[in-house]
Amino acid sequence: MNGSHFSRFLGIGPGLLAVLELVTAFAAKPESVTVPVSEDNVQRLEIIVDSYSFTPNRFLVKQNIPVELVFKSTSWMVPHNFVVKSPEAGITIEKDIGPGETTRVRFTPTRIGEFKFSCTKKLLFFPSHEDLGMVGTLVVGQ
Ligand SMILES: [Cu+2]
Repeated sequence: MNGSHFSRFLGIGPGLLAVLELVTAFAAKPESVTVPVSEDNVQRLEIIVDSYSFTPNRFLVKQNIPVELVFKSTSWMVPHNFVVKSPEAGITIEKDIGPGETTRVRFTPTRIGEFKFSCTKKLLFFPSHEDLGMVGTLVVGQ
């Protein structure tokens, strides 16, 4: 009697893992965008923030021209953020993005290269948002 209770309890584990893997598979859809320079000399890009993705998750900007990222959250409940820690390239960002919120950041990349961005949110015992697909690449060129 105790044994069957125990195995029923164990049965929950693999099922939950399968659901999480499914979420990860759907989130992994790379999309690359070249950001145009506007008339006011700003490279402006809108990024859709959802649970658990950034769209686009790879974008190209030019060095030494200001970049403005406009984040539009389509998440209903889950708070996210946008984090880049590349001070050597003039890019240090840690911006919270609340559910349903539109928020923006500005920076000017000073070095050519590829820089990682991600959402660093994580709930105890759950995979991090980055592991669920909230990760991407900022490409700085000439
Ligand atoms: Cu997140």
